[in-house]
Formats: sequence, structure tokens, C-alpha cells
Amino acid sequence: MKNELKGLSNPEKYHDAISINNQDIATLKDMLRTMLLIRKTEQQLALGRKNGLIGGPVHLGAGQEAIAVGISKNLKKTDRVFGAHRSHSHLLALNPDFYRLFAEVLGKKTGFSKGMGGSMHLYDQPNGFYGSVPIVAGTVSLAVGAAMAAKLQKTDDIGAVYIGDGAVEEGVVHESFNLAKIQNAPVLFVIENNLFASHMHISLRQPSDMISRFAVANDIPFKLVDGNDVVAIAKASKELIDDIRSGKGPALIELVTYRWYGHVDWRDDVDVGVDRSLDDIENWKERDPIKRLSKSMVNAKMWSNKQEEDLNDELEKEMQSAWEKAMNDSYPSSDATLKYVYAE
Ligand SMILES: Cc1ncc(C[n+]2csc(CCOP(=O)(O)OP(=O)(O)O)c2C)c(N)n1
Ligand SMILES: [Mg+2]
Repeated sequence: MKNELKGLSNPEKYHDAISINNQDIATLKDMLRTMLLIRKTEQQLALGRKNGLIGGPVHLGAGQEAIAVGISKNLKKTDRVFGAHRSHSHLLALNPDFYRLFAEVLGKKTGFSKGMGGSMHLYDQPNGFYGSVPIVAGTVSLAVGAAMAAKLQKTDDIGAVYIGDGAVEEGVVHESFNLAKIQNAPVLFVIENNLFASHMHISLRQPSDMISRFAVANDIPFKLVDGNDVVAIAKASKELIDDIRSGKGPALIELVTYRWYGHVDWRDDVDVGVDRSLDDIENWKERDPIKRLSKSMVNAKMWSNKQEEDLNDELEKEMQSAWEKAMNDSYPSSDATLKYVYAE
């Protein structure tokens, strides 16, 4: 990248190994499994889209799995989590049911939104996922409202919302930060700073690559963390979430990462954008959040290459049968449009 970057986006600041000292082995294995499951689910979606089997667009977040997995480690089923257009990982980290995601994206009635939503309208309230929408920044104010409701209901549940580096260019995000602070709303703003909005690099859109400057402006506590280090994310978000639950008001966590696929579908987008080259993609793939965790675990003799191969095989098998099952499921009947789209 040619621009001077002030946040964590300078590749030299990323280290290969991640620190797993004092971490519980079962938790590390679980996070590794979930990240791998999300990666493979999205690879299957990329293939389905490429082969013309999926009707609508899919926005893939491969490379960014550590964020949702690390954050969700500290969330409860009664929390109120919101996503946007690139939210497969946000949902699967709460409920790793890839079969229902496949069914949704294929428009089948067995999907998360009964086949009425597709990739960008996901919903799984029993597991805390209150919804995703394609309107960039469209759920940020909803998360603040849901957090204010949780407070009025005298629970210790929180709101959480995933926000892209591009989404902060929408005014409603700043109104939401301000309102959350002034109302002491229990909400976590999770910034997924992948340096791009559609095809434009952040240096062409904003005077700084550090989104957490908006937390400073609103007197909201924040942490800036390597978005490809799941352990660091789980640890930093735990501290913020504990504070939010104990009544200290909103907090923000900024995670710097990179998406492997282009803006939408399976292509690389090296020919349409500025500053996105195959070299950049390769460099970021070196910082694969899955490989980094697995390597640290192998080094610590908690995990082996054989175990990883077995896990890969197991997930691949499960995924193939889930995909076939979803492909054979039925589409919703036409009266579902009246039943689920309009209030009764
Ligand atoms: C209100 C609105 N404006 C524009 C778009 C078109 N659009 C879809 S995704 C996107 C970029 C979002 O970038 P970012 O928030 O950084 O998320 P990322 O795609 O990088 O995950 C844009 C401009 C939209 N969906 N909604
Ligand atoms: Mg972005």
C-alpha cells in the first residue's frame, strides 16, 4: 500500500504467530473448528454462485473469520446481534448450522429466513442473531435501540453490531454512536476494517485508516486489535463486553483485516479496483487467521496436522450432504409472501 497508514493496516505490524499462552485447549479447538467451518461454507457458496446454482449475490468474508468467532465467544443467546451485507460469519459464529444457510441462499423454505431473504437477509433470533440487511449501516441504529430495550428490560443482555469501514461514512453511524453514549446503551460496535468499501481503498475515502477515531470523538472506550488473531479478539472483546454488561455503556472494537474474495461473489477484483493487487491478496493470505491459530497450536503440541486433516475431511463430508439436502428442499409456496412479508 502506498499511503501512510495510521491504524493497523500496515502489513509489517502483523506477526505470523499468535499468542495462545494460558488459553483453554477446548476453547482454542472450538474456535479453530468454527473458523474452518465458516471458511468451507463460504467456499461452497462461492462455488455454487460460480456454477450458477445460487440466484442472488453472495458477499463472502473469507479471511475475516476470526472476528465473528472471537466476538461471539463472549456473547449469550439472549444478546441482540446485527449484521449487514457480509454476514455469513456473524450468523454461523452464533449458530454453525451451515445447512440452513445453504437452504436460505438457495431460496428454500428450510432456510434461516424461510427462503425469503437470501444471503443478505439472515435471521436467527433464538440464537441471538436479530438480522442482517443489505442497506449499509442500516442496522447500527437498530442495535442501539435493541440495547436500550435490553437496559429498560433490566437484563444484562447487550446489543452488538458489525460495521464496515465503509459503513462509517453513513451519517446514521455517528448519530448512533452519539445516542448510545448519551443513553449509556449497552452496545458493542464491532468495526470490521478490511480497508475496502466495494472497490475503493480506504486511503481514497477517508483522511485516516483508523476508524476508532470516531470512538474518541464520542468518548466511547475502544480497542484496536489485529483482526486476524482470534485469541486477541476474544480477549479484548471480553474485557469490553464485561464492562458493557456491568453498566458502563457502549464500547467499540476495531479489527483490521482483509477479505480474500472481491466485493461480491467469487472473483478476486484485482482488475476493477485501485490498490488491490494479487500481491496484496497473497500477502494477506499469509496472515490467514485459521493457519495462524493452527500453527500456534501445533507448536504448543495441542494440535497436529493429522487432526487438522481429519477435521477438514469431516467438515467436507458434512457439508456435501448438507448442500445436496438443501438443493433437494422445496421452495416456499406463493402464500408465504403474504404470510411472512406483510404483518397480519
Ligand atoms: C446505503 C447503501 N449505500 C450503498 C450501498 C452499496 N454498497 C454495498 S456494500 C458497500 C460497501 C460497504 O463497505 P464496508 O462497510 O467497508 O463493508 P465491506 O463490504 O468491506 O464488508 C456499498 C457501498 C448499499 N448497499 N447501501
Ligand atoms: Mg470494508
